[in-house]
Amino acid sequence: MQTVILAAGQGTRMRPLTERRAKPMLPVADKPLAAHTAATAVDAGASRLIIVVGYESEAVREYFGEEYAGVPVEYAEQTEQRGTADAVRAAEPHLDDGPFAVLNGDALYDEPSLTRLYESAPAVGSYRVDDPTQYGVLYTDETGDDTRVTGVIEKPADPPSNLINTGAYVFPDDAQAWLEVGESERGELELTDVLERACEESTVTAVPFERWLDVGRPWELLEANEWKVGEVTRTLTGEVHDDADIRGDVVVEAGATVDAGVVIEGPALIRRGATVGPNAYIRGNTLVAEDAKVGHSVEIKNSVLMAGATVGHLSYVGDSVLGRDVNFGAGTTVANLRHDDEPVKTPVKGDLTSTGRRKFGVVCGDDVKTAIQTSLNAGVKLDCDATTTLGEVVLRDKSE
Ligand code: TTP
Repeated sequence: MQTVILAAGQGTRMRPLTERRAKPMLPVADKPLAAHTAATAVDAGASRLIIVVGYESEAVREYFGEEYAGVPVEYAEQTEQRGTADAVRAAEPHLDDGPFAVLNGDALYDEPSLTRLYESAPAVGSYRVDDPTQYGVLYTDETGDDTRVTGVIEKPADPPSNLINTGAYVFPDDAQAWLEVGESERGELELTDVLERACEESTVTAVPFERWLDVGRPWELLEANEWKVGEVTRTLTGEVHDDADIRGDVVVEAGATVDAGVVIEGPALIRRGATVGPNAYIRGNTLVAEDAKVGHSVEIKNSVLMAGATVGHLSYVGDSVLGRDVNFGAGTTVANLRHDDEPVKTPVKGDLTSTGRRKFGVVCGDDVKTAIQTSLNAGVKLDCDATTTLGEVVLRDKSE
Protein backbone atom coordinates (compact mmCIF):
# COMPACT_ATOMS: atom_id res chain seq x y z
CA MET A 1 0.00 0.00 0.00
CA GLN A 2 1.45 3.39 -0.98
CA THR A 3 1.54 5.52 2.16
CA VAL A 4 1.72 9.28 2.59
CA ILE A 5 3.22 10.48 5.87
CA LEU A 6 2.44 14.08 6.81
CA ALA A 7 5.45 15.79 8.32
CA ALA A 8 5.28 19.39 7.10
CA GLY A 9 3.58 21.05 10.09
CA GLN A 10 5.19 23.78 12.18
CA GLY A 11 4.34 22.13 15.49
CA THR A 12 3.55 25.44 17.18
CA ARG A 13 1.92 23.80 20.21
CA MET A 14 5.15 21.90 20.83
CA ARG A 15 7.29 25.05 21.19
CA PRO A 16 10.04 25.57 22.26
CA LEU A 17 10.99 22.00 21.26
CA THR A 18 10.09 22.69 17.62
CA GLU A 19 11.87 26.03 17.33
CA ARG A 20 14.78 24.36 15.59
CA ARG A 21 13.39 21.06 14.32
CA ALA A 22 10.25 19.60 12.84
CA LYS A 23 8.03 17.85 15.40
CA PRO A 24 8.34 14.47 13.60
CA MET A 25 12.10 14.62 14.30
CA LEU A 26 11.73 14.80 18.09
CA PRO A 27 13.42 11.86 19.81
CA VAL A 28 11.26 8.98 20.98
CA ALA A 29 13.39 6.18 22.44
CA ASP A 30 15.91 5.14 19.75
CA LYS A 31 14.59 7.12 16.78
CA PRO A 32 12.67 10.22 15.72
CA LEU A 33 8.90 10.23 16.24
CA ALA A 34 8.08 9.90 12.52
CA ALA A 35 10.48 6.97 12.18
CA HIS A 36 8.23 4.98 14.53
CA THR A 37 5.26 5.89 12.32
CA ALA A 38 7.17 4.88 9.19
CA ALA A 39 8.50 1.60 10.65
CA THR A 40 5.04 0.61 11.92
CA ALA A 41 3.56 1.46 8.51
CA VAL A 42 6.08 -0.76 6.74
CA ASP A 43 5.37 -3.62 9.16
CA ALA A 44 1.65 -3.14 8.47
CA GLY A 45 2.09 -3.33 4.69
CA ALA A 46 3.33 0.02 3.33
CA SER A 47 5.14 -0.71 0.07
CA ARG A 48 6.47 2.84 -0.48
CA LEU A 49 6.50 6.03 1.55
CA ILE A 50 5.83 9.56 0.37
CA ILE A 51 6.83 11.96 3.13
CA VAL A 52 5.36 15.46 2.93
CA VAL A 53 7.89 17.93 4.27
CA GLY A 54 7.89 21.70 4.71
CA TYR A 55 9.02 23.16 8.04
CA GLU A 56 12.68 22.32 8.85
CA SER A 57 12.64 19.69 6.11
CA GLU A 58 16.38 19.11 5.61
CA ALA A 59 16.79 16.93 8.71
CA VAL A 60 13.77 14.83 7.71
CA ARG A 61 15.19 14.16 4.24
CA GLU A 62 18.61 13.43 5.67
CA TYR A 63 17.30 10.95 8.23
CA PHE A 64 15.02 8.91 5.95
CA GLY A 65 17.12 9.10 2.75
CA GLU A 66 15.89 7.29 -0.35
CA GLU A 67 14.99 4.04 1.40
CA TYR A 68 13.69 3.34 4.88
CA ALA A 69 12.94 -0.03 6.51
CA GLY A 70 13.40 -1.67 3.10
CA VAL A 71 10.91 0.44 1.13
CA PRO A 72 11.54 3.38 -1.23
CA VAL A 73 11.00 6.89 0.10
CA GLU A 74 10.02 9.98 -1.91
CA TYR A 75 9.48 13.52 -0.69
CA ALA A 76 6.82 16.08 -1.54
CA GLU A 77 7.39 19.70 -0.51
CA GLN A 78 4.45 21.65 0.95
CA THR A 79 5.62 25.23 0.67
CA GLU A 80 2.95 26.78 2.88
CA GLN A 81 1.34 24.81 5.72
CA ARG A 82 -2.28 25.33 4.65
CA GLY A 83 -3.70 22.13 6.12
CA THR A 84 -3.68 18.36 5.85
CA ALA A 85 -5.65 18.14 2.55
CA ASP A 86 -3.21 20.61 1.03
CA ALA A 87 -0.33 18.45 2.29
CA VAL A 88 -1.75 15.33 0.59
CA ARG A 89 -2.36 17.38 -2.56
CA ALA A 90 1.38 18.14 -2.57
CA ALA A 91 1.99 14.37 -2.51
CA GLU A 92 -0.54 13.59 -5.25
CA PRO A 93 1.91 13.76 -8.21
CA HIS A 94 3.91 11.00 -6.48
CA LEU A 95 0.92 8.65 -6.12
CA ASP A 96 0.33 5.69 -8.42
CA ASP A 97 -3.20 4.68 -9.37
CA GLY A 98 -5.02 2.79 -6.61
CA PRO A 99 -5.88 3.33 -2.95
CA PHE A 100 -3.47 5.19 -0.69
CA ALA A 101 -2.91 5.45 3.04
CA VAL A 102 -2.32 8.72 4.91
CA LEU A 103 -0.73 8.84 8.36
CA ASN A 104 0.28 11.70 10.62
CA GLY A 105 4.04 11.79 11.13
CA ASP A 106 3.49 12.99 14.68
CA ALA A 107 1.39 10.09 15.92
CA LEU A 108 2.21 6.63 17.26
CA TYR A 109 0.09 3.69 16.12
CA ASP A 110 0.19 0.04 17.13
CA GLU A 111 1.11 -2.39 14.39
CA PRO A 112 -1.81 -4.90 14.56
CA SER A 113 -4.33 -2.04 14.34
CA LEU A 114 -2.54 -0.43 11.41
CA THR A 115 -2.42 -3.79 9.63
CA ARG A 116 -6.20 -4.11 10.07
CA LEU A 117 -6.62 -0.58 8.68
CA TYR A 118 -4.60 -1.46 5.59
CA GLU A 119 -6.68 -4.60 5.06
CA SER A 120 -10.03 -2.78 5.43
CA ALA A 121 -9.77 -0.09 2.73
CA PRO A 122 -11.40 2.37 2.47
CA ALA A 123 -11.06 2.91 6.20
CA VAL A 124 -10.27 5.30 9.00
CA GLY A 125 -8.55 4.47 12.29
CA SER A 126 -10.76 5.20 15.30
CA TYR A 127 -10.00 5.33 18.99
CA ARG A 128 -12.50 5.10 21.83
CA VAL A 129 -12.26 7.82 24.51
CA ASP A 130 -14.45 8.79 27.45
CA ASP A 131 -14.64 12.47 26.55
CA PRO A 132 -14.45 13.06 22.79
CA THR A 133 -15.37 16.79 22.88
CA GLN A 134 -11.83 17.99 22.12
CA TYR A 135 -11.31 15.71 19.09
CA GLY A 136 -12.64 14.98 15.63
CA VAL A 137 -15.54 12.60 16.32
CA LEU A 138 -16.87 9.98 13.89
CA TYR A 139 -20.55 9.59 12.97
CA THR A 140 -21.30 5.92 12.59
CA ASP A 141 -24.14 4.05 10.92
CA GLU A 142 -27.49 4.83 12.57
CA THR A 143 -28.42 1.14 12.58
CA GLY A 144 -25.96 0.79 15.45
CA ASP A 145 -23.19 -0.65 13.32
CA ASP A 146 -20.25 1.35 14.66
CA THR A 147 -17.88 0.00 12.04
CA ARG A 148 -19.39 2.05 9.20
CA VAL A 149 -18.43 5.73 9.23
CA THR A 150 -20.87 8.25 7.79
CA GLY A 151 -19.13 11.52 8.66
CA VAL A 152 -16.90 13.41 11.05
CA ILE A 153 -17.33 16.51 13.22
CA GLU A 154 -14.63 18.63 14.93
CA LYS A 155 -14.77 19.19 18.70
CA PRO A 156 -18.55 18.78 19.10
CA ALA A 157 -20.28 19.88 22.31
CA ASP A 158 -22.68 16.96 21.81
CA PRO A 159 -20.57 14.11 20.35
CA PRO A 160 -22.36 11.63 18.06
CA SER A 161 -20.16 8.76 19.33
CA ASN A 162 -17.11 8.24 21.49
CA LEU A 163 -15.04 7.11 18.53
CA ILE A 164 -12.46 9.71 17.55
CA ASN A 165 -10.55 10.13 14.33
CA THR A 166 -6.88 9.08 14.68
CA GLY A 167 -5.84 10.76 11.43
CA ALA A 168 -4.93 7.38 9.90
CA TYR A 169 -6.78 6.72 6.64
CA VAL A 170 -6.84 4.45 3.63
CA PHE A 171 -8.58 6.35 0.84
CA PRO A 172 -10.05 4.81 -2.32
CA ASP A 173 -8.35 5.42 -5.68
CA ASP A 174 -10.95 8.10 -6.61
CA ALA A 175 -9.95 10.27 -3.63
CA GLN A 176 -6.91 11.46 -5.57
CA ALA A 177 -9.37 13.66 -7.46
CA TRP A 178 -11.09 14.97 -4.29
CA LEU A 179 -8.16 16.78 -2.71
CA GLU A 180 -9.28 20.27 -3.83
CA VAL A 181 -11.35 21.21 -0.78
CA GLY A 182 -12.56 24.60 0.46
CA GLU A 183 -11.27 26.33 3.61
CA SER A 184 -12.69 25.09 6.90
CA GLU A 185 -13.97 27.37 9.67
CA ARG A 186 -10.46 27.57 11.12
CA GLY A 187 -9.11 28.60 7.70
CA GLU A 188 -7.36 25.32 6.78
CA LEU A 189 -7.73 22.82 3.93
CA GLU A 190 -8.68 19.72 5.88
CA LEU A 191 -8.39 16.03 5.08
CA THR A 192 -11.58 15.41 7.04
CA ASP A 193 -13.45 17.02 4.09
CA VAL A 194 -11.95 14.34 1.85
CA LEU A 195 -13.07 11.73 4.39
CA GLU A 196 -16.62 13.16 4.26
CA ARG A 197 -16.61 12.77 0.48
CA ALA A 198 -15.29 9.20 0.79
CA CYS A 199 -18.17 8.44 3.18
CA GLU A 200 -20.68 9.76 0.60
CA GLU A 201 -19.22 7.86 -2.32
CA SER A 202 -18.23 4.55 -0.71
CA THR A 203 -18.46 2.44 2.44
CA VAL A 204 -15.78 3.59 4.86
CA THR A 205 -14.94 1.26 7.75
CA ALA A 206 -13.97 2.47 11.21
CA VAL A 207 -11.09 0.32 12.39
CA PRO A 208 -10.78 0.48 16.17
CA PHE A 209 -7.16 1.08 17.24
CA GLU A 210 -5.88 -0.63 20.36
CA ARG A 211 -3.27 2.01 21.00
CA TRP A 212 -2.73 5.44 19.52
CA LEU A 213 -1.05 8.64 20.64
CA ASP A 214 -1.21 12.05 19.01
CA VAL A 215 1.96 13.92 19.93
CA GLY A 216 1.08 17.59 19.73
CA ARG A 217 2.13 19.13 23.05
CA PRO A 218 5.29 18.76 25.15
CA TRP A 219 3.89 16.37 27.75
CA GLU A 220 2.75 14.08 24.92
CA LEU A 221 6.42 13.70 23.99
CA LEU A 222 6.89 12.27 27.49
CA GLU A 223 3.92 9.93 26.88
CA ALA A 224 5.45 8.83 23.55
CA ASN A 225 8.69 8.00 25.35
CA GLU A 226 6.81 6.23 28.14
CA TRP A 227 5.31 4.02 25.39
CA LYS A 228 8.49 3.30 23.40
CA VAL A 229 11.13 3.34 26.15
CA GLY A 230 8.67 1.04 27.95
CA GLU A 231 9.20 -1.54 25.18
CA VAL A 232 13.02 -1.89 25.49
CA THR A 233 14.54 -5.16 26.64
CA ARG A 234 17.62 -5.32 28.80
CA THR A 235 20.80 -5.01 26.69
CA LEU A 236 24.02 -3.78 28.24
CA THR A 237 26.47 -3.34 25.36
CA GLY A 238 28.11 -0.16 26.63
CA GLU A 239 30.69 0.12 29.39
CA VAL A 240 29.00 -0.54 32.74
CA HIS A 241 31.13 -0.32 35.93
CA ASP A 242 31.05 -3.37 38.22
CA ASP A 243 29.76 -1.16 41.02
CA ALA A 244 26.76 0.10 39.06
CA ASP A 245 23.33 -1.37 39.83
CA ILE A 246 21.23 -1.83 36.70
CA ARG A 247 17.69 -2.98 37.47
CA GLY A 248 15.19 -4.33 34.95
CA ASP A 249 14.86 -3.44 31.28
CA VAL A 250 17.68 -1.00 30.69
CA VAL A 251 19.57 -0.49 27.44
CA VAL A 252 23.10 0.90 27.62
CA GLU A 253 24.16 1.23 23.99
CA ALA A 254 27.67 0.57 22.73
CA GLY A 255 29.75 3.70 23.28
CA ALA A 256 27.81 4.76 26.39
CA THR A 257 29.44 4.70 29.84
CA VAL A 258 27.87 4.03 33.23
CA ASP A 259 30.24 4.74 36.13
CA ALA A 260 30.50 3.46 39.72
CA GLY A 261 27.71 3.98 42.20
CA VAL A 262 25.02 4.53 39.55
CA VAL A 263 21.56 3.03 40.00
CA ILE A 264 19.35 2.76 36.89
CA GLU A 265 15.78 1.48 37.24
CA GLY A 266 14.26 0.37 33.95
CA PRO A 267 12.76 0.94 31.60
CA ALA A 268 15.50 3.32 30.51
CA LEU A 269 17.59 3.92 27.42
CA ILE A 270 21.13 5.28 27.58
CA ARG A 271 22.26 6.02 24.03
CA ARG A 272 25.72 5.87 22.45
CA GLY A 273 28.18 8.48 23.62
CA ALA A 274 26.20 9.24 26.79
CA THR A 275 27.90 9.16 30.20
CA VAL A 276 26.17 8.52 33.52
CA GLY A 277 27.70 8.93 36.99
CA PRO A 278 29.49 8.41 39.20
CA ASN A 279 26.75 8.14 41.82
CA ALA A 280 23.74 9.10 39.70
CA TYR A 281 20.18 7.75 39.99
CA ILE A 282 18.09 7.26 36.85
CA ARG A 283 14.50 6.15 37.29
CA GLY A 284 11.99 4.62 34.86
CA ASN A 285 10.95 5.86 31.42
CA THR A 286 14.02 7.97 30.92
CA LEU A 287 15.82 8.58 27.64
CA VAL A 288 19.39 9.82 27.86
CA ALA A 289 20.13 10.55 24.20
CA GLU A 290 23.43 10.53 22.32
CA ASP A 291 26.34 12.28 24.06
CA ALA A 292 24.18 13.52 26.95
CA LYS A 293 25.81 13.62 30.41
CA VAL A 294 24.30 12.82 33.79
CA GLY A 295 26.86 13.50 36.51
CA HIS A 296 27.54 13.03 40.21
CA SER A 297 24.57 13.01 42.58
CA VAL A 298 22.01 13.75 39.88
CA GLU A 299 18.55 12.15 39.92
CA ILE A 300 16.62 11.93 36.65
CA LYS A 301 13.12 10.50 36.52
CA ASN A 302 10.68 9.94 33.65
CA SER A 303 12.43 12.47 31.44
CA VAL A 304 13.94 13.04 28.01
CA LEU A 305 17.45 14.43 27.76
CA MET A 306 18.08 15.21 24.11
CA ALA A 307 21.49 14.78 22.47
CA GLY A 308 24.32 16.62 24.20
CA ALA A 309 22.25 17.74 27.21
CA THR A 310 24.28 17.95 30.43
CA VAL A 311 23.08 17.72 34.01
CA GLY A 312 26.50 17.79 35.64
CA HIS A 313 26.06 17.56 39.40
CA LEU A 314 23.73 17.74 42.39
CA SER A 315 20.50 18.26 40.44
CA TYR A 316 16.99 16.81 40.27
CA VAL A 317 15.08 16.52 36.98
CA GLY A 318 11.64 14.87 36.97
CA ASP A 319 8.98 14.47 34.22
CA SER A 320 10.81 16.96 32.01
CA VAL A 321 12.15 17.44 28.50
CA LEU A 322 15.60 18.99 28.05
CA GLY A 323 16.45 20.06 24.50
CA ARG A 324 19.70 19.60 22.64
CA ASP A 325 22.85 20.80 24.43
CA VAL A 326 20.95 22.13 27.45
CA ASN A 327 23.27 22.64 30.42
CA PHE A 328 21.99 22.59 34.01
CA GLY A 329 24.25 24.20 36.60
CA ALA A 330 24.92 22.39 39.89
CA GLY A 331 21.95 22.34 42.22
CA THR A 332 19.32 23.03 39.55
CA THR A 333 16.07 21.59 40.89
CA VAL A 334 12.85 20.92 39.00
CA ALA A 335 9.46 20.96 40.74
CA ASN A 336 7.05 18.44 39.25
CA LEU A 337 4.10 18.32 41.66
CA ARG A 338 1.58 20.84 42.99
CA HIS A 339 0.78 20.91 46.70
CA ASP A 340 -2.95 20.78 45.90
CA ASP A 341 -2.36 17.60 43.81
CA GLU A 342 -4.17 19.19 40.82
CA PRO A 343 -2.81 18.42 37.31
CA VAL A 344 0.11 20.66 36.36
CA LYS A 345 -0.80 23.42 33.88
CA THR A 346 1.34 25.11 31.26
CA PRO A 347 0.63 27.75 28.61
CA VAL A 348 0.16 26.37 25.08
CA LYS A 349 0.12 29.17 22.48
CA GLY A 350 -0.84 31.57 25.28
CA ASP A 351 -3.68 29.53 26.81
CA LEU A 352 -3.03 28.02 30.23
CA THR A 353 -3.68 24.31 29.56
CA SER A 354 -3.94 21.33 31.88
CA THR A 355 -1.40 18.64 31.08
CA GLY A 356 -3.71 16.12 32.74
CA ARG A 357 -0.63 14.96 34.64
CA ARG A 358 -0.21 15.07 38.37
CA LYS A 359 3.54 15.05 37.77
CA PHE A 360 5.02 17.34 35.14
CA GLY A 361 8.27 19.23 35.33
CA VAL A 362 9.82 21.62 32.82
CA VAL A 363 10.46 21.93 29.09
CA CYS A 364 13.72 23.49 27.91
CA GLY A 365 14.45 24.45 24.32
CA ASP A 366 17.89 23.78 22.85
CA ASP A 367 20.93 25.42 24.48
CA VAL A 368 19.19 26.59 27.66
CA LYS A 369 21.73 27.19 30.44
CA THR A 370 20.79 27.37 34.10
CA ALA A 371 23.12 28.83 36.71
CA ILE A 372 23.79 27.03 40.01
CA GLN A 373 20.92 26.64 42.46
CA THR A 374 18.22 27.50 39.92
CA SER A 375 14.70 26.43 40.97
CA LEU A 376 12.29 25.69 38.14
CA ASN A 377 8.57 25.55 38.84
CA ALA A 378 6.34 22.74 37.56
CA GLY A 379 5.04 23.42 34.04
CA VAL A 380 7.59 26.12 33.21
CA LYS A 381 9.01 26.36 29.66
CA LEU A 382 12.32 28.01 28.75
CA ASP A 383 12.87 29.09 25.16
CA CYS A 384 16.00 28.09 23.23
CA ASP A 385 19.13 29.91 24.51
CA ALA A 386 17.41 31.15 27.70
CA THR A 387 19.66 31.51 30.76
CA THR A 388 19.14 31.95 34.49
CA THR A 389 21.26 33.66 37.13
CA LEU A 390 22.59 32.24 40.42
CA GLY A 391 19.80 30.98 42.62
CA GLU A 392 17.07 32.22 40.27
CA VAL A 393 13.53 31.03 40.96
CA VAL A 394 11.67 30.58 37.66
CA LEU A 395 7.92 30.66 38.20
CA ARG A 396 6.76 31.45 34.65
CA ASP A 397 7.76 30.67 31.07
CA LYS A 398 11.00 32.40 30.19
CA SER A 399 11.97 33.62 26.74
CA GLU A 400 15.57 34.72 27.30
P1 TTP B 1 -1.30 19.39 13.31
O1 TTP B 1 -0.85 18.71 14.56
O2 TTP B 1 -2.71 19.85 13.24
O3 TTP B 1 -0.37 20.63 12.99
P2 TTP B 1 1.14 20.88 13.35
O4 TTP B 1 1.92 19.61 13.32
O5 TTP B 1 1.66 21.97 12.50
O6 TTP B 1 1.09 21.35 14.88
P3 TTP B 1 0.50 22.70 15.54
O7 TTP B 1 -0.98 22.63 15.42
O8 TTP B 1 0.97 22.57 16.94
O9 TTP B 1 1.12 23.89 14.86
O10 TTP B 1 -1.04 18.47 12.05
C1 TTP B 1 -1.40 17.12 11.94
C2 TTP B 1 -0.41 16.45 11.02
O11 TTP B 1 -0.43 17.01 9.72
C3 TTP B 1 1.00 16.57 11.48
O12 TTP B 1 1.65 15.35 11.20
C4 TTP B 1 1.58 17.69 10.63
C5 TTP B 1 0.82 17.56 9.36
N1 TTP B 1 0.56 18.81 8.63
C6 TTP B 1 1.13 19.00 7.39
O13 TTP B 1 1.90 18.18 6.90
N2 TTP B 1 0.83 20.16 6.71
C7 TTP B 1 -0.01 21.11 7.20
O14 TTP B 1 -0.26 22.11 6.52
C8 TTP B 1 -0.58 20.89 8.51
C9 TTP B 1 -1.50 21.91 9.12
C10 TTP B 1 -0.27 19.72 9.18
